[in-house]
Amino acid sequence: MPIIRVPKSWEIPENEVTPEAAFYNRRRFLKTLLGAGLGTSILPIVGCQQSSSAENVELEKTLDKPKLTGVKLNSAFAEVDRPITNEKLAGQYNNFYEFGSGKSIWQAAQAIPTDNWKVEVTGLVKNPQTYDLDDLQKKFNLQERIYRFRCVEAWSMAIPWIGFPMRDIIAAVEPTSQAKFVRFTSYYDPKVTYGPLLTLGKKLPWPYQEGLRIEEMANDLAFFAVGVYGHLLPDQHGAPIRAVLPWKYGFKGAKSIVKVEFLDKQPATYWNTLVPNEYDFEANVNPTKPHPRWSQATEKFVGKGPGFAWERKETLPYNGYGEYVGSLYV
Ligand SMILES: Nc1nc2c(c(=O)[nH]1)N[C@H]1C(S)=C(S)[C@@H](COP(=O)(O)O)O[C@H]1N2
Ligand SMILES: [Mo]
Repeated sequence: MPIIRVPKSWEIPENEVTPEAAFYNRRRFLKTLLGAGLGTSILPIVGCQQSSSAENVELEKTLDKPKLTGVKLNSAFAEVDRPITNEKLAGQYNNFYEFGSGKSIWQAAQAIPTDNWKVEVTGLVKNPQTYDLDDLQKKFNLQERIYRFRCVEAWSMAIPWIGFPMRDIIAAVEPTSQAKFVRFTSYYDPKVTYGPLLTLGKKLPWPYQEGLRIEEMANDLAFFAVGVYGHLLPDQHGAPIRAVLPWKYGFKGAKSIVKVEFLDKQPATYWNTLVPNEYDFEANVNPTKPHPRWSQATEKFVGKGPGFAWERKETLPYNGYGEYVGSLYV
C-alpha cells in the first residue's frame, strides 16, 4: 500500500474532518512528507498509515457476517429524523485507534481474534459472569434499534444496531451497593492491535477503556451491540461486542469489549487520560459547548445520498435524546 494516497472523489476530504487525534496525524504527516520529499501543498491528503496482513480483503467480505434472524425492531427506536447510513459507508469510515489513527482501518481490524471470545463481567457484583458470544445471544433478548450516532469530531451517522440494553447485564450480575461506576475494557494485544504506541514521545494509555456512572448504564438507551445491519458485527465496528451510547460522543462506545467491571470510583478513560482538556469523562453531546479546537454546534451527517455525500445539520443537546437522559444531569 502506498504511503501517500490521493483520496477518491467519493471520500470525505480529510481537511473537512477534525480528527480526535489531529496530533497523531499532524506529526505523521510531517514525517511522511519529509520522507517523501513532498511539499506542504498536499497537507490535507491523508496518509495510509497501517499495513496489514489482511490487506487484500474485500470490504463486502468483511460485512458478510452471519445474519441475526428473528430479532424485533424496538418500536421506540424504529426510526430517526434522517436516513440510515449506507452499510458499506459505515463499514469503511471508522475510528478504531488500536489499528491506526486514520479512518480506513477496516482491513487492519480484521486481525481481531473474535473466535472463542469471552467477556468477563466482574468487580463489585454479587454474581460475576463470563460470557461467550453464544451466551450473549442466548441469555439476552436481542432487539434492533436505530440510533443517531455523533462523533466528537462532528461527523454523524444513523446506525441500525442489534443488541440488548446494558441494564440486562446489571440485572444478571447484581452490582453491590458500593458499585458507582462501570468500566469497559477493549481487547488489546500489541502483537495484533498494531496501532500507534506513542505520540509526542508519550506512551498511549492502552488498553482502550471507557466508563459510565452506574445510573447512566441503567438508562434505557445504554446498549451493548453484538450486531448491526441485520447481522453480527463486522470487526471494524468492534466485534463481537461493543458499547453504544447515543447521547454521548462516539468515543464513549468502547469496541471489542473483553471486560466490564463495576467499581466504586470513577475509572480513568483513554481519551480523558491522553487529552483531558479536550475529552471529558461525561462526554454528553452538547452543541453549546465547543471542543477547544472546533465548534460542536453543527455536524456533517454522512450518508445522505450515494457514496459519502453529506449534509450539514444542527447538533441537538444529548444528540436528540434529552427526553431519555436529561434527568440524569440536573
Ligand atoms: N476500542 C476502541 N473503541 C472505540 C474507538 C477506538 O479507537 N478504540 N473509537 C471510538 C470512536 S472515537 C468512535 S467515533 C466510534 C466509532 O465507531 P464506528 O467505527 O463503529 O462507527 O468507536 C469508538 N470506540
Ligand atoms: Mo469519535
